[in-house]
Amino acid sequence: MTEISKTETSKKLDTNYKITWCPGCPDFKILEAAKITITSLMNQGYKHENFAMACGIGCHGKIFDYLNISGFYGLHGRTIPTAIGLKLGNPNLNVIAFAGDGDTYSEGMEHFVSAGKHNANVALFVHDNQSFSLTTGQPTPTSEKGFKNKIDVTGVKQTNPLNPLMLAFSSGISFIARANARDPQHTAQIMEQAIKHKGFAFVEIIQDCIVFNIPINNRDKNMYYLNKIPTTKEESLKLMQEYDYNIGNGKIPLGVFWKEEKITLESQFSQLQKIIKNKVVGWKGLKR
Ligand SMILES: Cc1ncc(C[n+]2csc(CCOP(=O)(O)OP(=O)(O)O)c2C)c(N)n1
Repeated sequence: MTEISKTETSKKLDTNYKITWCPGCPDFKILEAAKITITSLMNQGYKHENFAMACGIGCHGKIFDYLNISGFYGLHGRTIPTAIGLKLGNPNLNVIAFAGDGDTYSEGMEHFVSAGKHNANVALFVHDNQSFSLTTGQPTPTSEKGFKNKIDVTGVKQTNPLNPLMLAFSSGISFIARANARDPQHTAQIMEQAIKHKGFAFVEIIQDCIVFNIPINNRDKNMYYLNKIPTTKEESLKLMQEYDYNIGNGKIPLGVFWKEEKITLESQFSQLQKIIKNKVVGWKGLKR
C-alpha cells in the first residue's frame, strides 16, 4: 500500500453532514483511516459502488453519516449479522462493519462468536474505547479493572477485562489484528489487509475516549508494531496475551496476529454462484 495523506483521499467518500463527535475524538482518525483504505483500494481497481458498510449504534456508528458508501445503519449489537446479510444479499460487495466494543462484546457477543464459525467474507472494525461512550460511559466487557463510572462509582469489580483477540481466536475467526486509532496510516494498512482477506476479518482498534474513560488515553508509549504475522498458534496466543486490557500492564502489540484460509459462507450457497460469476453489482442484476 502506498501512503495516501488525509488530503489525498477520494472526494467521492466525503459527505456534507456536520460531524458531531467530540472535538479530538479518535473516531475522526478511524474515519481518516477508512478513507485512506478505500481510496487505496479504488486506486487498485476496486469500485466505489462495490463498498458497503453496516454500522452499530454508538459514537462509532455515526461514521455512517460521514463516509460516503452504501450500507445499513442497523441496531446496537446487531452490526455483524447486518453485515453478513449484506454480503449474502450480494456477495460481490466489499462489506465493512464498523462497531463499538459495547456493541460487539456485550449485546452482540453471540454474533461475534458465531462469526468465526460461519466465516462470511466481511471485515469488522471495532472502535474499542473500553466504554459505552454514547450513553455516557458505562463499563463494557473490555473496561479496565477498577474503571470508575457513573453506575459503578467505586470502580468495576472483576478479575480482568475480556481479551477480544483471545475470544476471536477461540471462535475460529480467520483474520485477527489490532491497530491504534491514533495512527491512521498503520490502521489503514491493517484495514486494507482485512478487506482483502477471504473470510471474516476482525480488527480491534484501540481508541481513546477523551470524555468518559480518561485513564485509557494515550497508551502509545506501550505500543509496538509486529513485523510479521506469527506462523504458529503458540506464537499468536503469546502475543495476544501480552496486553490484558488493564492500563499500564505490559506492552501492546499492533499488527496481524492470525491469518488462515477457510471456506467462506457465501461460497457455500449454490444460489449465489451465478451472481458471483457475473460480477453483478446493483439491485437490477440481482434478479434470480
Ligand atoms: C438494542 C439496543 N440496546 C441498547 C441501546 C442503547 N445504546 C445506544 S448506544 C449504546 C452504547 C454504545 O456503546 P459502544 O457500542 O461501545 O459504542 P461507542 O458509543 O463507545 O462508540 C447503547 C447501550 C440501543 N440503542 N439499542
